[in-house]
Amino acid sequence: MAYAYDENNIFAKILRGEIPNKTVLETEHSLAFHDIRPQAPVHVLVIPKGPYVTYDHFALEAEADEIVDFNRTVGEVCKMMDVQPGMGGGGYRMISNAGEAGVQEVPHLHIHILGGRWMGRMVP
Ligand code: D5M
Repeated sequence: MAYAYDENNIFAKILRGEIPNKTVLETEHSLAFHDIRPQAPVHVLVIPKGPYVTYDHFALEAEADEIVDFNRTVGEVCKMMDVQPGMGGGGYRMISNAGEAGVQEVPHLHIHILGGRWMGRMVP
């Protein structure tokens, strides 16, 4: 079964320049921008420019240079946002929601980078 990508999702519109975003970093294959509903002092979304729905879709079907670029962009954003633990930052949480059970609102792969506060334990 093939992954179905919806060209009308909001992040596709951001990538086409149809709606604005607060860009943190743009590279050849990736875009990082501030989340519109921040849940922490640092809340940045990193997306690949290619039409991938979820992380598994991207990991299985993207070209190697897209995967390297995306992962480097995540690292660069952590550096720019000053959240790297052991490098002066207090740490961060990375999340990527996928599909219905993962409560994914926007069907274009995005990784949330959250930091700047104590994130709490994920398991009670
Ligand atoms: O969450 C999707 C995330 O995307 C959610 O935190 C809000 C954010 N969002 C939605 N629209 C925008 C725009 N236009 N700019 C920036 N951020 C946005 P998830 O549940 O992981 O799919």
